[in-house]
Amino acid sequence: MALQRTLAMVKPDAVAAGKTGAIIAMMEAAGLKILSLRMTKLSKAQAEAFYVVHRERGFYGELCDFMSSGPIVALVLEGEDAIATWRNLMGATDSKKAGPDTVRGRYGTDVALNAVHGSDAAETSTVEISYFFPAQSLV
Ligand code: 3AN
Repeated sequence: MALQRTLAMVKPDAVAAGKTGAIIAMMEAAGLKILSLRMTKLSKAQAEAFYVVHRERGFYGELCDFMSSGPIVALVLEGEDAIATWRNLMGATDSKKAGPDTVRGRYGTDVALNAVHGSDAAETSTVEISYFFPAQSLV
């Protein structure tokens, strides 16, 4: 067990559907502490930069169009094993395969419109958090 921080995002589909509050309630119920949060809208270029590791994947263009299609809510979450805790709560990438008690199982549609993002490792969480939040903004 280790105290970790992770970047979470409520994606444009879930913000537009009015599920931000319900998703944040799931985070808090799982014991994740919110250190900071911010609503913003990514430009296409910002989405491309955030997802640059996926640039060779066939879905990159679709992903960046979707992620810049409307407001998102970015959060820094902290807790014991926060990265795995949040990813387990998110559920499988393909919402159709996600468990009924997961965020994607409840609020996702498919593999593209999947409601939420979470960092996948400690190294990526540091980079992803700094993308949205300067160090002094974390409470
Ligand atoms: P996860 O978000 O579960 O870590 P990744 O890292 O494999 O999943 O994919 C990053 C994002 O790319 C996903 N959240 C999803 O929005 C999108 N994505 C993944 N696979 C596909 C796909 N086959 N078609 C469209 N979008 C996809």
